[in-house]
Amino acid sequence: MTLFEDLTWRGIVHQVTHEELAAELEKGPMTLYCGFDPTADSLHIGHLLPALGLARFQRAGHAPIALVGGGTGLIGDPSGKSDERSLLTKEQVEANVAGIRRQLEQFLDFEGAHAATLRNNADWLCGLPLLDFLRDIGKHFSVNAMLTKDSVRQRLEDREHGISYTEFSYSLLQAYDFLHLCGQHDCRLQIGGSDQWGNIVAGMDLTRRLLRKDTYGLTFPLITKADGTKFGKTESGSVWLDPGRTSPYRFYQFWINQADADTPRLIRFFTFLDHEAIAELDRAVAEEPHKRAAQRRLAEETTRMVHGAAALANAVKASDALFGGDLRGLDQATLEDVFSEAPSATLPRAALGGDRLLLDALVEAGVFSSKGEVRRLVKNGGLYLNNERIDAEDAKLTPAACLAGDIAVVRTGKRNYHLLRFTA
Ligand code: 383
Repeated sequence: MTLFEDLTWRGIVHQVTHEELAAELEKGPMTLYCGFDPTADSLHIGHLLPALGLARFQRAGHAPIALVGGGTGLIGDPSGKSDERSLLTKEQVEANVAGIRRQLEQFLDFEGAHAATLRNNADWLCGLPLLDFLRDIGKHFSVNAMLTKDSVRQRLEDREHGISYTEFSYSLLQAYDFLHLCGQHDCRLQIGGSDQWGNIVAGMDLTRRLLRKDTYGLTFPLITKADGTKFGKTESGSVWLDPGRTSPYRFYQFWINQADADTPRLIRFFTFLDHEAIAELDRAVAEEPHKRAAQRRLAEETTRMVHGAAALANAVKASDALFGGDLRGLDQATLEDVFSEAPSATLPRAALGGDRLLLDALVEAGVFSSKGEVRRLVKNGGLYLNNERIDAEDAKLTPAACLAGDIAVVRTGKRNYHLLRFTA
């Protein structure tokens, strides 16, 4: 199966500029690129499909360029945005470039025959002389045609959210990038989300006019969900690739919670699993959805890819903890993360040790309102400390109850959690 057939099978191809691209890709290695603007210091899940897209081309023997928009990030792409954005400072953009550069690196291979490269368009855009740019590049753009492009038209119709000259010029800069990369590195294909179609075509046009070279464009679909809500958002906002913004545990949870109706498509988009393995997971979704084998595999593959094997192991452990699993190996940050929605109570550390009864401590901390209630729970086998069942009414509260960060986890029934924090 060819690369293009695989991409099509996965549903990753939204539009191509030329049908011949499929055949062209089989003739030999092609250099291609995708751009990422440094609007934040981290990529988010919406960037994952194009970032993995570059990796898919590389695995098939092509040479990808990951472009970081250190120049275009100073301007701001109006594509798909209903509001004018506030400008980032140069320092912010530089810091953001450093962050996303590191993330892009982990998806690509920078060695070997089809080594990937990372480029920053600040290197060629920041020094462009304005008058030369307007004469040599601007002359090839018809304002009339630009006004009909989706990204601009929407903002013209809506007077409240107009568009500045700054953002209006954005597409010329992206077009110039394609020209530059085609001229310098024989880059012949640009990929991106469907929001990038206009910018991609603008670059192809410019390249044809000025270099007389034919180039290609390919876009990915917008990811939609069966229930109509936006993909990639949770109640707490975007799902980021930076573990400091979205912990590996939350990242893992995001994938494992996907609906059955969406999972087969997401597996095609976000994993490198082969068709046979995917067919097997499709069957699992259809025949035994309650086992969530496909969601689990999706979560494993994506978490390992973005955060590594150790973080994945921790995320799986943390997820199991919510279902009664072992809590001892979890670090404090993970415990806080997993039980962030559980109410918590504090006790002085002095309450640990001595002859303190667990039952008394729980009532004192306000976890339960009466000792009778605790006794009843113990009798029915429904009280757990750190996911271990408490069998005796006279169980003591000892320092061994402390998990990482001087926390203990009280559970009643299957999934009712309460945190006990011991403070000095
Ligand atoms: C800049 C200079 C270029 C080529 C592309 C760019 C960035 C582009 C853009 N892309 C989005 C971004 O940076 O704004 N103008 O957040 C997103 N991309 C990719 C993909 C996507 C797009 O980085 O659809 C989602 O991730 O194209 O919204 O020479």
